[in-house]
Amino acid sequence: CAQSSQSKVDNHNKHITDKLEVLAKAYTHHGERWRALGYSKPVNPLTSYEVGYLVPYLYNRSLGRVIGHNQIIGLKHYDDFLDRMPREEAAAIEETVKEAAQFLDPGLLVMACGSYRRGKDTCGDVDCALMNTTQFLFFFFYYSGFLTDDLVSHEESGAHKKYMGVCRLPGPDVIVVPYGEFACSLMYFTGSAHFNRSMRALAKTKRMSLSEHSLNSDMLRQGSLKVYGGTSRPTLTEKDIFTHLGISFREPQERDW
Ligand code: DCP
Ligand code: MG
Ligand code: MN
Repeated sequence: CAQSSQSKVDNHNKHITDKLEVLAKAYTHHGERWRALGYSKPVNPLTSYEVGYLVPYLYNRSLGRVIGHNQIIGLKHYDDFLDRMPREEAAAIEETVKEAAQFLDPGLLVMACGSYRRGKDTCGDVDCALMNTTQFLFFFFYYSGFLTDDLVSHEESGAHKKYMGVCRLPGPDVIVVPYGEFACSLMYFTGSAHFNRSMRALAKTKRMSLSEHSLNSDMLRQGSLKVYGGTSRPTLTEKDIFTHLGISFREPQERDW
């Protein structure tokens, strides 16, 4: 009796069980009870394994039954998981950006796009789209101190400007777009990147061209060379883009691929 309780006190795999416990807690926090259970269940059996026994066992497939494939993947991406923020934190950053922007112009539209808009539990960053017709905002963010030091202009073409802003932990990507490009920008910035590639490829098959600025029809290509850029279709909403492309609308949560 004394002996068996002693073996429970010694945790031979603390380096693993600690991580499992962090993951279990994180998923519990996100209301994913079943996934959390998947991580907390193996903690007890792992605690009592001898290290020398566990190591050959862990790359042996039979441990798959103890931990499960998803938990092994979870351990592999443990650092990634901690790098990403829970969506509640992304919402708080969106709020901060909104407050700062609307202090300047109450009619300004601010929206967190990217993985946040696609409804993901965790976000690598916050992709804030700001709809504005002036460049004033750029200077505001630059000097407000919310964006710390780096603000890199990625791309400039016409009235469309995209900036990468860096703020304290973790920085939002800020994109400033004119109202006329709202729908195309929103769709681009919502992603996913894979979804965007598919949509562009689809447009191409219909002699159209889709970018973060506009959807153009009647493109003229000679081989891979663009001879005529086409005329831009009116796209007031994302739904218009889907309609022009002849496919049914997909909610942001359905745009992972
Ligand atoms: N994007 C794209 N092509 C790229 C990079 C980005 O089309 N090469 C678009 C789609 C992305 C959006 O920009 O969804 C935002 O880029 P992120 O890198 O921030 O990607 P996500 O927000 O989708 O994921 P994460 O949670 O990792 O930030
Ligand atoms: Mg993102
Ligand atoms: Mn981003």
